[in-house]
Amino acid sequence: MSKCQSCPSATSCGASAHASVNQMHERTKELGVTTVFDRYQQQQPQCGFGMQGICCQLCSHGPCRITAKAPQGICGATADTIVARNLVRLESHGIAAYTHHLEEIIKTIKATAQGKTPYKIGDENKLRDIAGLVGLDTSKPTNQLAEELADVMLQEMRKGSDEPLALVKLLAPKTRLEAWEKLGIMPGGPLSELRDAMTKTMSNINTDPIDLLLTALRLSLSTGYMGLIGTITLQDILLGTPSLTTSQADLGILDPETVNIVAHGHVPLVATAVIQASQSEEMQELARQAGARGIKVYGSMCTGQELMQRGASSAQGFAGQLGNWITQEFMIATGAVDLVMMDMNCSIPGMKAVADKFHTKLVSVDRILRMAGVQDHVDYEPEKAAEQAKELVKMAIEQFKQRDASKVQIPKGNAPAVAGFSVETILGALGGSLDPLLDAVKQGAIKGIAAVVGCTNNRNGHDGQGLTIMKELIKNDVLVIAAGCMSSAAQIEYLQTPEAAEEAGDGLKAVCRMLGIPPVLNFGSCVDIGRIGVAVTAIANALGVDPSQLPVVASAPEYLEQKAVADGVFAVAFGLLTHIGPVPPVTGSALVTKVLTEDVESLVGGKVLVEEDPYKAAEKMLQHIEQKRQGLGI
Ligand code: XCC
Repeated sequence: MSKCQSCPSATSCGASAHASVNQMHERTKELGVTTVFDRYQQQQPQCGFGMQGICCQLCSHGPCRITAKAPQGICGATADTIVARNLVRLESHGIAAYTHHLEEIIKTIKATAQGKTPYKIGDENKLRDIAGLVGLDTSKPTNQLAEELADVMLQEMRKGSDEPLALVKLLAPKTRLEAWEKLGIMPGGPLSELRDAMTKTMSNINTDPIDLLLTALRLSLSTGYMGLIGTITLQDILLGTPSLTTSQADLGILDPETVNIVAHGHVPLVATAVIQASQSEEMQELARQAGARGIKVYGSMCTGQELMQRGASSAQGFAGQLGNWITQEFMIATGAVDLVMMDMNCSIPGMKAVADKFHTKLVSVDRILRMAGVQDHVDYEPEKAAEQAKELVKMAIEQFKQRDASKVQIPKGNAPAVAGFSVETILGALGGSLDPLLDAVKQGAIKGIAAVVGCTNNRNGHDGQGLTIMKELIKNDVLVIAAGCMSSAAQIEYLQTPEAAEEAGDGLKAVCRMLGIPPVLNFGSCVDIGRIGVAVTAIANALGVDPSQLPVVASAPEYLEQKAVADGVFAVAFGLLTHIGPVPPVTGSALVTKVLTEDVESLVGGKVLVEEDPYKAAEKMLQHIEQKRQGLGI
């Protein structure tokens, strides 16, 4: 392979940890289009002020940049204020996006309960459990109860910031509530918290870095209990709770002979309707007439994980997961994708230039998403979902007719994957009680649990950091739970197969073999970080301790965007040591850096660990797990 322009130090194109993506990178270079890898190089060197979070662009006196010569902005704001304020603003974007996702699910549950959508209530037990918890009369018929729960969640979302969120009080461990109440960070509704945070971070309203950091914690709790746990709970009620399933991942799963539709984004509603529609005899016949051997729907990023987790199978037309955020341009470069349905976030504008080299059509399926040059929009409406799904499948069939077979190049790469893990699945696998898992932890066969989650980032090479950390942890008998783009990373490298237990330490290997599970469990999309919160709560409750006492750590080794900022702060507030890479833009303030990496631990039990070397990061997480084991006397 020739020397790669994007990574001058490498002898081959090693920008990605995945061979399939590197092969497609060569293809994009032949095609003369740039990708994330190339544009990353073009952006070097990047702005040091931005990297450290010490650039303020809020008012027209700015931009102000903090230096030794100019230690304050024109208004007098210090580096501490600017860094803390920028952090809260990043997080606010995250909570805003999560709230959009949640609202789409609430609207869909309501319309479904009224019989107006192609969906059916997928988990009636969970509906009754949660409805009972929030005080609804569970003797009511399913649809009526679902509608009432949707109304309650909508009210919760819109609650004032002075009205504590019901889900926090009902679901959080008691010890956590005490810590949060003491700090005065019990949150209200996410929309009000967002309003407050954005108001506070206007120029010259809240310039106290400590109060801003408390705001960051508070925002993260509203995000965690509504945007994460609320969303996954309602999604389970609507689409079903994940159960064990098998699937496959990587670019090599693309079938050159079928109509290929990619579900790309985070909200799995349109994709679920499209899978249903694609199976109808009418659509199958249209595909045959177009010369295709069928219709396949593929997952990409978090929407794909949602589909896979809920057991969408090949028999139902779901063909598996193509990859994560960095894979998006490369999946199109295969020339075998007919239609990409882009929902909510993480569709990058770079996709359009690659799509223009082929017949591939990009369509936005969410009213908030628009991309320069993309003319087709089928904005999701619950009541119209069935027709919209048919329209999308027909669009894909039309595109298939224009596919140029001579331009199709599908790389090798087709990894089997076991998916569908959740608290319920784990309980099922363990015979209804967490005890066998807890015993394995107590006896040291499993040293601890690490949630390796969140995005992928090219700053240190696509998926390389995450994969190294996962491998180091399992080698040292730490069970890994993956979610978000890190799930795809693990799937493609065979870590979500029971056979991957061979790469684990002896203790974890034995447990995995006994249960027939992989050492890296797929918990799903980034919103499923909420599911990890539920799991850690269940473990803490079972042991009668606070989450901060558990041998549990979190890592977002390749964090990228604003939702991940909110997730990371939530993990800290939840009491976990939270490894974050690359270095977040806070180092321009010694105060903020110290609070996040040290002081906050005495307040909420968790703290941020910043370490860019994946081996050292794993080592530090292992030390933390060992410390917590000692604390528990195990
Ligand atoms: Fe986007 Fe979820 Fe991040 Fe991946 S993980 S880069 S948000 S797709 Ni959430």
